[in-house]
Amino acid sequence: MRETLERRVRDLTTDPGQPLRQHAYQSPLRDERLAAWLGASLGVLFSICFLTGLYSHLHQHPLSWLPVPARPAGLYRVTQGLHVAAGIASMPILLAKLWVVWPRFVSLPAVKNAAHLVERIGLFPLVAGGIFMVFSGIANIAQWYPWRFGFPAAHYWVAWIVAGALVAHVGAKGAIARRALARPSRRPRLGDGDGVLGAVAEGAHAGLSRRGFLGTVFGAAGVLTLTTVGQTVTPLSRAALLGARDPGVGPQGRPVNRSAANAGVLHSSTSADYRLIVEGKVRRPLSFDASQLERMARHTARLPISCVEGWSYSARWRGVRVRDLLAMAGAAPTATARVHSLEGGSPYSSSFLDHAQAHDGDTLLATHLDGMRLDLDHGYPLRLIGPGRPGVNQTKWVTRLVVE
Ligand SMILES: Nc1nc2c(c(=O)[nH]1)N[C@H]1C(S)=C(S)[C@@H](COP(=O)(O)O)O[C@H]1N2
Ligand SMILES: [Mo]
Repeated sequence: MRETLERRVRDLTTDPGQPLRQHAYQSPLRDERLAAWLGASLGVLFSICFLTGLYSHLHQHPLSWLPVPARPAGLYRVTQGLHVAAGIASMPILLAKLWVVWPRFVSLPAVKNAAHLVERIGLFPLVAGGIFMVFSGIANIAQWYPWRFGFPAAHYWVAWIVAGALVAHVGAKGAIARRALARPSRRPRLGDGDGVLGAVAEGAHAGLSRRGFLGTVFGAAGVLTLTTVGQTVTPLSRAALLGARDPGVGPQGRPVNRSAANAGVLHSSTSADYRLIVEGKVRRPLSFDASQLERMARHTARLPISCVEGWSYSARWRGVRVRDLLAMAGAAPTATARVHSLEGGSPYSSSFLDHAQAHDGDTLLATHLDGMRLDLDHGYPLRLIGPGRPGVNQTKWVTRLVVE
């Protein structure tokens, strides 16, 4: 029994007709140098994604001891643009890297020794996690949710797993990769060596060269970036053929993720009973109706909306300063606040203003967008807009400002 098994394994690895045979995967493109180039590029892209992702997480789950800056006003637009661009660009590079190293995953013996076993176990979170991060991020951009878990939480926690696995992987392979990159590239010549190497060298001549392969992969990443990044980099907007969103299309020429109808606020936002209430830790609770707010809306600011999904637009907003409302209500100078929407039961139905945000002169409860009364879908009668905040925190259909 045992003997037959061993024979089978031997046949699988040596019989030229079998897919697992040692040299079935001997493409000259599957070498250390190429794997190192692709790995290093992925390392850079994943690091950008991880750091900008943490920054975005911090905005959405604020820590009292680590406030995020309100300025520069466009900072989140840049970090989130980078996050999505790096994630999209990593897709072809990840595929290429997996293709190049694939023979290692299926090579036999499956486990050579304890160190090899540990390395192989560590590969699972890296490979499966990396694929999950890129796939779930891109699905989120397309607002396609073919799963049952909450996207932000899963994307966040798997990011830590991948980051840990990546550090371990760099520890295990960094030296090999550095050596492979430092070696001058050796172009296989025809008839170079003999046996398998010779065959490989001849094969290299017939097929795609390593440089050609890398050029194709990086070219694909470049094309994907160029055809999507225009969603947030305005001068490139005409090239954004693959962008999920056109930042110039929608009510008032601006895109909308969640409409008033989707949010269930069609009635409450247009009702004569609508009020903005300022309450919480205040000396004088305040209440305003829509026309009072419109008359009070004197301050204008040019600020971007930067969606986590990678699209953004900059617009001119007019509204009432939050800090003026805080002063009118007699809030403490140290006050922070939470802004609540008419929309209930959504993670985006309220958002937090830390001290810097609440007191920034451009943090507005806006009534106007580009000189026009806000469209219902943009948050009529009142929406929050503040500098340096993610789009998800720019709460629409605001009805309560609770001072904390
Ligand atoms: N109440 C509420 N406000 C919200 C949302 C929401 O779903 N509900 N979506 C947010 C998201 S994800 C973004 S990107 C911005 C988009 O603003 P816009 O639709 O006016 O372009 O609104 C934010 N404000
Ligand atoms: Mo968003």
